[in-house]
Amino acid sequence: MFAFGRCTSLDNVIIPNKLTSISQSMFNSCLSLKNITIPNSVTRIENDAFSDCTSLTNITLPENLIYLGGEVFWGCTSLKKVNITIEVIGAYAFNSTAIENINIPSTVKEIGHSAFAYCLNLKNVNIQNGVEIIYDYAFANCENLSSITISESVTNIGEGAFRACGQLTIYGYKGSYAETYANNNKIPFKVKYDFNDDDNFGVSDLVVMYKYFNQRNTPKEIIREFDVNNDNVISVIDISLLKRLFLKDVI
Ligand SMILES: [Ca+2]
Ligand SMILES: [Ca+2]
Repeated sequence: MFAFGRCTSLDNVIIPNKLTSISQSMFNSCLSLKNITIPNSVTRIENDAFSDCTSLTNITLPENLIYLGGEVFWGCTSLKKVNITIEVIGAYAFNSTAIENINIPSTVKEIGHSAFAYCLNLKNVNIQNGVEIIYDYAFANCENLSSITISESVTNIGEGAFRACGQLTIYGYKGSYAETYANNNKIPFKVKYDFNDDDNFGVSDLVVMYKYFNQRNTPKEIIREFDVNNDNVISVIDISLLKRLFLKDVI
């Protein structure tokens, strides 16, 4: 079995593609480790596997990953980008990393305790339909977090999940659990896709959206607001997705 823990000069690692799990603390405190390629044979990454790898900037998690333990990337203060492919994001998994934007895909069911707390560069989070639980302090002390979209599938948000997130607005759906949570915790709440600010989502919002359809040089903030499928373009796909959402609400 490998053991690189506290190996301070290791900078690039390619893991052989027969390995099925990365064991506990395997690369903990490898201070020079910048890049790592994890093969698709890996299905488990155990607790603490990469914690305090302060030079690690980018990691691609394998598609077949089924388990990402607690504290796996805790304290990876250079880690800016990660793709998430698992059902449960372990406690403290990405705590104190440099992640700026994160999209939590519909495959994820749970976001663990303090999973993204103290991510000081984190600005935008999109939680897709599928996620059910956001545990205590999951995004606590993300001081620059300005927007989080919470889908209707989320029915439980723990204590202090957004503690000390002074810039935060929660975007969600009218009547959703997220709206109640925001109100109870005095966090600003905005109805998602309410482009004309009438506190409702309806046909009049689609009219506003048409203005940005296939435009060049659209500012990033506008794209973020109107880009329903997160492909960085406002196109006919986004409009048809919103139409579907609108029809669902009418019926
Ligand atoms: Ca509206
Ligand atoms: Ca789009």
